[in-house]
Amino acid sequence: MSTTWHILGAGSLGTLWAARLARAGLPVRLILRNQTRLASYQSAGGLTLVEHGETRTYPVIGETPDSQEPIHRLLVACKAYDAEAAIAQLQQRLVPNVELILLQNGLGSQDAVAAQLTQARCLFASSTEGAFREGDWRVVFAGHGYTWLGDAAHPTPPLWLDDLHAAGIPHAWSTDILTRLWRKLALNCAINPLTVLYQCRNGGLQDHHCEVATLCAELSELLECCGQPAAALDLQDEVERVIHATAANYSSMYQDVANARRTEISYLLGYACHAATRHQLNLPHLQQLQVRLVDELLARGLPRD
Ligand code: NAD
Ligand code: KPL
Repeated sequence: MSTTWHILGAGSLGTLWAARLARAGLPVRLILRNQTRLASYQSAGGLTLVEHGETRTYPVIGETPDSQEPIHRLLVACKAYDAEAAIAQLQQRLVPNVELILLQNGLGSQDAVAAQLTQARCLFASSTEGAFREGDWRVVFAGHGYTWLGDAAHPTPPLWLDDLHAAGIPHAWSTDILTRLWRKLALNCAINPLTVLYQCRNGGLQDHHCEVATLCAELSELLECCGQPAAALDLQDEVERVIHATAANYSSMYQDVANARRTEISYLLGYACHAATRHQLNLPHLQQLQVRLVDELLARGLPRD
């Protein structure tokens, strides 16, 4: 009998994972915030995933955090700023050797969770898949991609990667997951804040080549200093490639701001600037970028963190 996948957060990525695991016949439980959300979910009849223009509803069983069933495997699909509190409310249900898969972008939330659960195995993930919510309980699978999973403390892959294979979730085990997360963080720091400040698609940054290059130089210095030289390798080349390849897209931070949603700034640019301060590194352009971004968020009535 397979271990149940408990999924915390029925947003874009949580739905994408829940629907694919469920359609492979694997046991899945969706943890919703409270009874009101559970009632709304149940009246919708399940999670709806739109893929290649085709719409299918998956009647995944929902529950609230105070359900009694012990949790052996938890996929954490909340935003970085919600992860710690969302997991804390499940503390009584987590078995001592529980496995958590943390899907959060950026850095900082994973360490906060791991420090909170010293007996748990915490796996970190970095994903290039893209999905967005079209409405309550309805998600569009917008960008096919890949998910790298790894455990900074133990290099051995878990046996349940077979479940992901069965569910058709493209993935690979990574023995350098922190390097991947740092690299993604650097890409996001070089691109996302500028798209908010210039109110442009990723491709619009081709007009700000010098500013992007200066940020890449400072980010590379930071990565080296933080013991991540591999994440610094040819950073500017990759940033330029991504800007070109995703020219028509709006960055995730641009979309958050455009939809008046809280951003994950504290786990991206905020984390980078904090690491620079810890290492007594002077990175004036990166620090100035943070000031400009915070000003922009505050001017729009959005949280600064
Ligand atoms: P989302 O906002 O669509 O979904 C998060 C869900 O978590 C929401 O439904 C929210 O209600 C729920 N949640 C928050 N606190 C909760 C709690 N205490 N109990 C129960 N549910 C709770 O977010 P998302 O886009 O799926 O992103 C999740 C993470 O994955 C982020 O860190 C994001 O940066 C990362 N990511 C997203 C994508 C994407 O395409 N959406 C791609 C790569 C990485
Ligand atoms: O990951 C991204 C995002 O929008 O969050 C890209 C496309 C790489 C831009 O930083």
